[in-house]
Amino acid sequence: MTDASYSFTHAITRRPGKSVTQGLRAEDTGTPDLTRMLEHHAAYVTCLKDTGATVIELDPLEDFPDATFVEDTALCLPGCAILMRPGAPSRLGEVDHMAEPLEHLYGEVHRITGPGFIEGGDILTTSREILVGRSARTDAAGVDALRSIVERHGYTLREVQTPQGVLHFKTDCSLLDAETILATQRLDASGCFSGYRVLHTARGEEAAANTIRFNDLVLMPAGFPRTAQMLRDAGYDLREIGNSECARLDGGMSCLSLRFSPPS
Ligand code: CIR
Repeated sequence: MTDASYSFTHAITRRPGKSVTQGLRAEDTGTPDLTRMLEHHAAYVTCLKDTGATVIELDPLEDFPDATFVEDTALCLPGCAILMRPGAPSRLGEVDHMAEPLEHLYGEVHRITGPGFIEGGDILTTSREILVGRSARTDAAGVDALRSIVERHGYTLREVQTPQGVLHFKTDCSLLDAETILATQRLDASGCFSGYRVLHTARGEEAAANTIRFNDLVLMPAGFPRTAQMLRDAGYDLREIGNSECARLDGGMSCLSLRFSPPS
């Protein structure tokens, strides 16, 4: 069965450049190794392509160290695309570079113009609603600005809370199918997934929560064997991708792509 919340014809990615070593991070766990990151990135893109999707691979933007985390710059829905307004000042300028590729595919695109801030990592789109977590990067005005756009396109937006100290809402959760969410216990405990089937990451494997369902595949970061086995047992077709270098910059599977089906 296909569902627009995880069935996509297209993805956009951006290869990391040399400046990625200067990317934002909450904690210093060592400089990311660019060569290894590029290997991981290539494996990620290959998986997306393996599902039959068209992957638009953008060149690095050396002036923007975090630009490989394209998810934060836009929200792409079946009927419209909306450019975000990142709450991290060093990332604001990335958005202009996403305008052209999206305009090419969608025609017109919307844009969050401020005063609020909102990043794509705080947005989880399910088959019934758009969940947006308030966070250090996404504020009330940003959520309201997005709501006024998506409601005009017939979507329901529900504001929720990203846990304290967690970068983005989707750092702690992912959509697995129309009914099912993978989440950390700490996020599920907030009650924000009431009405969904929720699978929990194994204790100590919270960093596995940022996966993506992309067509028939679930892409998850390598190194979380108990969560991986649980997902296999639940029937998902899993691909484990190295994420050691992006993890040093608080990045994971969802951040590395925009996933969508543009109007045909
Ligand atoms: C940042 O702090 O903005 C980047 N170093 C990581 C962004 C991760 N993006 C995401 O989870 N959607």
